[in-house]
Amino acid sequence: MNDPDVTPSVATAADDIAEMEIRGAATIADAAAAAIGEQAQASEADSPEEFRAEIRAAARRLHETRPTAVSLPNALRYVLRGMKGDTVEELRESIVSTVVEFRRELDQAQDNLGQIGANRLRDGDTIMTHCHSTDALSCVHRALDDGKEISAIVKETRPRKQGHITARQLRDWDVPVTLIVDNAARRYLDDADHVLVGADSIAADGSVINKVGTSGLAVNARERGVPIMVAAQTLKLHPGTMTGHTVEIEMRDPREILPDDERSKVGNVRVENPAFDVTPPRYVDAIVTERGQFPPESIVTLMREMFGEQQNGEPWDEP
Ligand code: RI2
Repeated sequence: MNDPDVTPSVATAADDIAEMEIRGAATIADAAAAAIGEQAQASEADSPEEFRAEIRAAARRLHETRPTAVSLPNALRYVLRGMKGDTVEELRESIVSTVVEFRRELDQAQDNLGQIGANRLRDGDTIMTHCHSTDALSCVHRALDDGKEISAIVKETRPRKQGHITARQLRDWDVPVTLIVDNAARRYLDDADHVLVGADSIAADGSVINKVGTSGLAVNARERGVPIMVAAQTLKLHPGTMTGHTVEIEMRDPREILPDDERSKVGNVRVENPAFDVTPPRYVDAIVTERGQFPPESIVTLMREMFGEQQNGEPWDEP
């Protein structure tokens, strides 16, 4: 298939998502929606058919960047389903206004989720975090706004050390932070009142797909009796898992783990670099969304309500 050209802003957004210059499920969704809006604004299509083809091509380009972050296809579906009209101008306007609406709802959802998550945190609590999640941090932010004192044990999160982003953000909010290597997590769980993580994707059975290392942390936390709270907007719910599809785990470049200069010292070994892992629902205490908090086993009820039972074709596929 020969795709129409996408605008430079779509190409840049797609590259930035693939390279993780733009990362985090909510941020990826926001950037993808914005890029479709820019494609619509910049389009010089002569006919509605040409315009639709351009938008679909832009969506495909963005969609193929990271397979696990389900917020990305969910965002693209939302925007493309808002594309309506009989002329190029009507189509353009519908996309632009849908993007504005989507991004507003995204912000609102994170705020609402933050309040629900904050209600679980008590004054004086210590959280343990893994990776960097804007949804998880919105719970902390709201708890601080409510006047609670919160401390954090922040896991570094190899290989890309995204825990540093979390540490920096929390310090900006004057939260006392203890940074630890991932391997020290079990030792410090006795000092934690909650494990608080985000999600890239939530499956219909309540499994949580999040940054690799989450599942081991959850098993250790359960053994230590520390509750595990997952902050995830409903944008992270994976509709395909209702009909038996599994979540594809993104495998990233081995050089993120073993750069070329180190490889020469280690020799010829195979390096695997999965970005995510799957935490079974039995290790999760609550999934906090903007629509309330759910035990993981009941998330399917919310998914049925939101998506229905039917799976239609994707709006970016050719008719
Ligand atoms: P928010 C991140 O993945 C982390 O796994 C994090 O928990 C998740 O996205 C959700 O982030 P990556 O993009 O949407 O760093 O809560 O691979 O910001």
